[in-house]
Amino acid sequence: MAPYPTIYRAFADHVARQPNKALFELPDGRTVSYRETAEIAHRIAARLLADGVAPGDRVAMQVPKSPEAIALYLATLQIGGVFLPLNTAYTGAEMRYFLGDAQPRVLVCAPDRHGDYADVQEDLVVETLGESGDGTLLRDEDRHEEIFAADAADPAAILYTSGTTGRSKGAVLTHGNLAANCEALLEAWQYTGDDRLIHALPIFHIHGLFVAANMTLAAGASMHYLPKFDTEAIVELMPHATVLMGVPTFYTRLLKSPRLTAEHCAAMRLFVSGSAPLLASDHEAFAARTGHAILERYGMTETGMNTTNPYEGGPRKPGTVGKSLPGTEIRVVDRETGQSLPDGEVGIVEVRGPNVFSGYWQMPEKTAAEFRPDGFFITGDMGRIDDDGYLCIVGRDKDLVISGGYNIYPKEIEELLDSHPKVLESAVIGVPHPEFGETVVAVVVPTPGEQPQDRELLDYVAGDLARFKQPRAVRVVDALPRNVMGKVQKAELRKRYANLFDGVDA
Ligand code: MLC
Ligand code: AMP
Repeated sequence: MAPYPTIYRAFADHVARQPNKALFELPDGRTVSYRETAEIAHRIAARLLADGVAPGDRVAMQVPKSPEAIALYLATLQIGGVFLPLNTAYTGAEMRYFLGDAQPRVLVCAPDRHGDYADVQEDLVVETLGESGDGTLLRDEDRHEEIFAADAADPAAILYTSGTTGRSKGAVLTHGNLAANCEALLEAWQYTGDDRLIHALPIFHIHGLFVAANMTLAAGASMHYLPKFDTEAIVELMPHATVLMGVPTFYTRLLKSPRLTAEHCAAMRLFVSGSAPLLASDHEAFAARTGHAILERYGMTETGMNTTNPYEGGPRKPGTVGKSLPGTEIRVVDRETGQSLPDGEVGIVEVRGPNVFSGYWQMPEKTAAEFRPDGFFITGDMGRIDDDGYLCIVGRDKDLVISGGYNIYPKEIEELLDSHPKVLESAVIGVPHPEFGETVVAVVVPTPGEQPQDRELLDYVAGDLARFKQPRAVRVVDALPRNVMGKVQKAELRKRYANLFDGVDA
């Protein structure tokens, strides 16, 4: 029987067919071909095997974006390991949780962070990889070319996601999840080997890794590979590219460049937005400036991509996320009964299909709680189906803040604030922000007799929380609004502070 066609095998086919084609085009003019990427991956594969990685073992990565980091992802898939990418902004405290929970065999970190992790866990091999491929990971010349025969159901990656309760949960995605979702997206967006993607997203989340990079690897396309978002660098690349994928903040920022015009974008065929709601006004402004209707799609870590506005054959409607991808089913149900609601009514969005993850890492009860008996996954997003059958995401049932496409879990920040001696209790909310969509505000009730200063609370959380999670404003209040059940009314707080960032320069 032919082996399951994984993302790695699709990449390997392109290595065989078009070895000299550029996979990465870098800002300094260098290119890295398909063959060169495979060679780096084979060296990393040999090193990981020497470190003792067996099929099913986790390989964690917290490194700056580089072609070698993608080769590390490929090498992990090649040998049957489970890839665990982690945000470079995570502090030591955050990392200790992920490492303790996922128990990886190897952690690959930036050379300057080696000291932070060298003794963190027994049996953890710590390798280093710098921005230019330096470090211990690529020290040896040994190569390993054999491909582990992964099945669709074998785990390929774990990505941590915020949950409604408790700490972050590791979503286990299988080779089948990645391959099926990638295939559906290639078809939906007509993405081919002729495409040249502007890749400016981080590669530790599904948007940058499983949408942008996987599609490029599987189609045999090329990517202009930027270390991070940079308005002018992206505008500069547009005449040499065909597709851009980004979070809404990308588009808010791009609209500020006077160079963004229809003539300048003439070579581009597609702009995609996702990970957070795109403002209808940005969609319209972008169309007016460039002639391109941004294609908005909807997904999440546990499910990959679920819905998309049409590439062709229908309008791309601002404020909607389109229809389900081929092979994926979407329904909107009543939260309590789980019954499907008529079109037009707002309920919880549920998803079923080959894109939906296999479960949370070592959390069978939490996994079971988020699936219906008929296999639909409860997303925690609230939506409705409009008259044209398009899904509109209207809010979130889960307590989550999305800032610039990064998910922030209020509970984690509240627990930290509550541990401060001058804090009796706290509520962390997301409020509208002109650039990041939402931003974090901490509402704090002091311990009787205390008057905590904003600065001391912010300094207190700074050591343990990645910068993007740190509150951008603190409000000290006498009491939190509660309902009759005693539950903090976050909606009331969100209303109260809704205008806090009005007029902040986006
Ligand atoms: C950076 N900062 C942020 C932030 N990003 N703060 C809040 N929210 C964010 N998203 C901080 C920096 O630490 C810095 O802090 C200050 O804000 C300004 O930094 P910057 O240099 O302007 O930020 P930049 O590096 O340009 O980053 C902004 C961004 C980036 C929007 C380009 O956050 C980004 O690439 N986001 C994409 C996230 C993503 O890939 N999400 C997909 C998740 S998958 P200071 O104060 O120290 O200066 C998913 C599923 C799906 O959701 O459907 O796709
Ligand atoms: P994550 O857990 O990081 O995968 O984030 C997934 C969440 O991002 C989803 O559950 C949605 O709440 C949100 N999201 C993703 N895409 C969109 C979109 N196009 N519009 C609105 N929300 C979105």
